[in-house]
Amino acid sequence: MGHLPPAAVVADGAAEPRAVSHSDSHPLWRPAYVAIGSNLNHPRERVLEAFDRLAVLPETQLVLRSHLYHTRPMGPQDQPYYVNAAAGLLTRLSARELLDHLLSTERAMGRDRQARWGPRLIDLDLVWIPGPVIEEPGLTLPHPGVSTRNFVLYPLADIAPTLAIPGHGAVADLLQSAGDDGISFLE
Ligand code: A4P
Ligand code: MG
Repeated sequence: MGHLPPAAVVADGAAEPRAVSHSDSHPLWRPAYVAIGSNLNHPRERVLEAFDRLAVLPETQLVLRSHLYHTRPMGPQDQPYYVNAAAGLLTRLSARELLDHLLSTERAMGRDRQARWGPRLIDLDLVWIPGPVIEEPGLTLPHPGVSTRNFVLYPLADIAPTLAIPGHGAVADLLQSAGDDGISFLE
């Protein structure tokens, strides 16, 4: 039998091993999926601006951008078509913290909340963060509209087709059922 080397060799003069400083106080990076929509004030530019703003949120990285889609309004039809997209983030924020940043980004971009499903300069919905289902005042995860809205599912399928959304299913399967009515590829 040959001679086995020692399990670890410490080079002459190497510093004593010391405790690695893990950032134990910081939570793990987790993926987060955000749906973006706009139908006022140059919607394509507003969606691109939203991506830029997501890219500079604290404790968060913008990892994936979907294509942009031109979509017929859900809700009142006397409003312009929307541009919709989706962003894939990695974040160390909690779901609540991230949602608060999304809502303040909407405000910073000049969104003024009006009619339900009415026209909007920017809408940033937190679609899903893999982890627990959340049902709290002001925060529902997954976002309840995700499984039926093709303007959410098309962009989401660009960046996360195999993502499984609890209570709904895999994005690519949901997309099949939702169909392509009223949606066209923009860029
Ligand atoms: N809220 C709770 N959970 C969440 C979450 N996961 N993500 C609360 C985001 N917000 C969440 O949001 C109202 C409140 O929901 C927030 O204050 C937050 O605390 P909102 O976006 O202002 O809601 P809304 O517009 O008044 O009503 P709703 O039903 O949420 O509208 P949606 O679902 O945002 O839909 N047509 C096309 N083609 N494309 C669109 O993007 N969007 C809408 C709005 C209508 N029609 C559309 C589109
Ligand atoms: Mg919203």
